[in-house]
Amino acid sequence: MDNTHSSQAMPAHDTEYWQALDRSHHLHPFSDPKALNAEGSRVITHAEGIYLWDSNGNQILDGMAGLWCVNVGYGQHTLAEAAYHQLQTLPFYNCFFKTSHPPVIELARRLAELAPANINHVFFTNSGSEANDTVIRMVRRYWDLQGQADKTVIISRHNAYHGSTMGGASLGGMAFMHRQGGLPIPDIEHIQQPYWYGEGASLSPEEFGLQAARALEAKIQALGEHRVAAFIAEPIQGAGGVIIPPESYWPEIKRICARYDILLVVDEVICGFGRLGHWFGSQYYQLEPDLMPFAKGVTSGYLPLGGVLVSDKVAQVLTEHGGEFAHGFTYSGHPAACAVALANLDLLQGQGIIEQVANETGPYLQQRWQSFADHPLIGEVRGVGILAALELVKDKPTHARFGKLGDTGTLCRDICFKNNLVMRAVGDTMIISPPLVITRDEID
Ligand code: PXG
Repeated sequence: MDNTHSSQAMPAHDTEYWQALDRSHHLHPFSDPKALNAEGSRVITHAEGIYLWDSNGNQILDGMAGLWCVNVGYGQHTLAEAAYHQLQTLPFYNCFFKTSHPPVIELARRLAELAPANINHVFFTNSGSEANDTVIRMVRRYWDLQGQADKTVIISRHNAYHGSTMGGASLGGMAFMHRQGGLPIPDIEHIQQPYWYGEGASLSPEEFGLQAARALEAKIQALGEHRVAAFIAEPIQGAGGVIIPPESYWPEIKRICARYDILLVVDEVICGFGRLGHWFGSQYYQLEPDLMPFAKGVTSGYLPLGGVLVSDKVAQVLTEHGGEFAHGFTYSGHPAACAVALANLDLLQGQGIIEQVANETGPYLQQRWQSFADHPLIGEVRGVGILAALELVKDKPTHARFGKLGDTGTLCRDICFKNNLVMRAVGDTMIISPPLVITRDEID
């Protein structure tokens, strides 16, 4: 890789300048400030395609598409132009007091067209966390409007990630997050995750998938159907370690949701907008969710935008019963974010990027990825579309890890960084989720 390029790279002394100011004034998300300050942050100055450049002029392959979001890659001028044009025409107006505007209306229509057939409405937010907070309030209102105010419990899964607000982090199943700030909030329950390699290897994947799904049925029965409002899950867990459920899992979850009167919420924040070779992960798994929170890939991260795609079943209750849904954000449906999302959808559609993931680059990435399977330190190789993971182990037959979980993953991640590849480590699971526009050469 060419480390010397960059017409726009800053002189070396600028790195220290930025790091000193960063240390003095900036508190980073999900970071240990003491450790970060000792090391100094890596300063990213610009990007193009699937590559980033840092303030030392290093060219870095962005194997994480920013934070699982830059689906169309960096440097897409049509997205920048859409924002510029919209900021000049109407930079802001709200959607609260009987008002609307063309970009938000047009985007709602486009998303309804792309979503599964039973989904035709959108509630906009600025992030995936806010989308999931909206889910909590919307499902509880849905049941309340139908005289079932006790149906408040939302069942999620251990090691799920649904965001970092009080609601989002409560829905999530990250124990280390729950330990800070008194989470989860009341009436959120967690069941087993469908992580066969990590937790189920004494069973076949099929058997384990059924067992993990039936934990939902057991939880509904334990709580009482009259208390359970919804089940929420990512199609494939992203931040939890690219956990791909066994084939038996989703059909059994579908059966259970149909048998009991609860809503199915499918969190599309990572799987949505092409990552699995379909517009939504729900289409990959043939699900018909009642609600689909989304964010990230809707704008390819160029501006913040999220929302909840709402099924006819839920929209009808919210609409026909009347009365205000007392929820929303100043920037719900921000005009510039919506205009960028429209340009992003134009690009994904116009350039056939999702078909390419399904038929070309996705299968090619997975084929190349499989070549790691024989490596003595790699216990499992898995992936779908442009999303993939490797399990680092000491002993392949028993899945035994090296020492403390996470130490080997962090070591491997640091070696990747030093070699100008951004990869994520979750425990000892190595993850990639690069831009969807990655080419065969770049995959090689
Ligand atoms: N749902 C899912 C499935 C997510 O992955 C959110 C909700 C929250 O979205 P916002 O926009 O509020 O961040 C996410 C976000 C990581 C990492 O380290 C993953 C996310 C965010 C930050 C870090 O893998 N996912």
